[in-house]
Amino acid sequence: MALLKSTKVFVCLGNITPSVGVMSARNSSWWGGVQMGPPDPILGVTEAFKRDTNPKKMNLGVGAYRDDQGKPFVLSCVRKAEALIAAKQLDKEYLPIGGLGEFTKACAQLALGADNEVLKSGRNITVQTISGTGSLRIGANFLSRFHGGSRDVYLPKPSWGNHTPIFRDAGMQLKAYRYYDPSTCGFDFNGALEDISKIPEQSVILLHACAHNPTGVDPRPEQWKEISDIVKKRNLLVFFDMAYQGFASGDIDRDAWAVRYFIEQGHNILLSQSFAKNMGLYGERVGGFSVVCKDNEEAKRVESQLKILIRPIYSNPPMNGARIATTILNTPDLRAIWLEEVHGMANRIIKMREQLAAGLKKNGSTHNWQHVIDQIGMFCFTGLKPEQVERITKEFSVYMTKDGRISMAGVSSGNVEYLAEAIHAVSK
Ligand code: IK2
Repeated sequence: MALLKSTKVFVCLGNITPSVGVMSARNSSWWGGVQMGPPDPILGVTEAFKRDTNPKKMNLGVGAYRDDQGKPFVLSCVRKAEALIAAKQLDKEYLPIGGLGEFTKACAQLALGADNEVLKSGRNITVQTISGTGSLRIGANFLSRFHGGSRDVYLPKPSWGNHTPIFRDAGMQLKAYRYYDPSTCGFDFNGALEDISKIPEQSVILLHACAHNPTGVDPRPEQWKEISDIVKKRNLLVFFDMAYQGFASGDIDRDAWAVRYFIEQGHNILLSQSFAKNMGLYGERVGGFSVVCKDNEEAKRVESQLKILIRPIYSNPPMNGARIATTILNTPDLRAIWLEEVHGMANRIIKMREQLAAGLKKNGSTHNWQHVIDQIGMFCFTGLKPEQVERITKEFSVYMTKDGRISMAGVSSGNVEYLAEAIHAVSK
């Protein structure tokens, strides 16, 4: 009603000679009721870092890999794949709604293993998505529209900060299960089992496939087995988020173990994949969303609805990242280089973990920092309290998220000692 009224006034004034009335219409606002929102909890850290002039400043907020010189790292397999693609002089036509066929095939094979029975019987549908975030959102929208069972999605506590708005904005209800034990800086296995055993049947449970963000704490295989049993008993729908395949251990098959085990046990899972971290294709926005179905006929029906969901959002996905990832996955030489490079990135992070723990000891810290070494993947959940995080940022220009998470990928042999000194200073 208010909108109609304003439009009418504008049209009317547009027909007369400019006057004070026109000025006030120009100065009036459609968005007076829009309040200033808070900065993003993760990307906002980078904005604050950029404003800092301290030459020793460190950005350990966002999870983006840096080399040992602290520089963004483009994998050599990516450069080689780009050269091969450029030489082919390919066209720039639209991709199909579900993305590049060769890519979705290779993407599903990477996650499930090329020999997986699911792929052989064609009972999966995999679509190309706008990286991991887009995949999770398409999944959330799909659940919201088609999962008759329940609106409830159970996230580990804590989980990646963006999980909540992704599912909430898609109309799902957010719930949590215990995951992290601050007293051990490790996995709260008993707490998780107890909470999962009480989740109402048919709810959705989100599991981080490997390299849990933000805690860096993953269940061990025997713990995954018990989780699988209990999830099955409760008849829960599993949504795996695999944003770090290869980044946790350096081995793509080892990191996909939980996903493959759950499928083997008969869980018809949803799966989100991202190539941001493991191929360093952050800005290319390439990922995949899969639904494992009962059979091929069900997969076809699900596919038709995923297309109907995607079409009015972004019509079809971008092609460049998908071409790069496909070329790497399907060209044996490039794939071999990639596997080595993933291993190299994971190993550099593991080395930094060891050096940070040793540096803290050298500085005289009496705390137990074993969790810095034991946690897995890109992040370390240091255990620093919000007031310590505030101090380390203010006094040392070390930037991290308020929960005390640091991206180990931003630590290098050139700044690890400074970081150890800073952490010790605020935690002693
Ligand atoms: N899922 C998880 C668990 C992630 O960690 C990410 C990437 N997060 O990286 C930013 C940060 O936490 O600093 C994603 C999904 C999705 O990433 P993308 O959309 O970049 O593929």
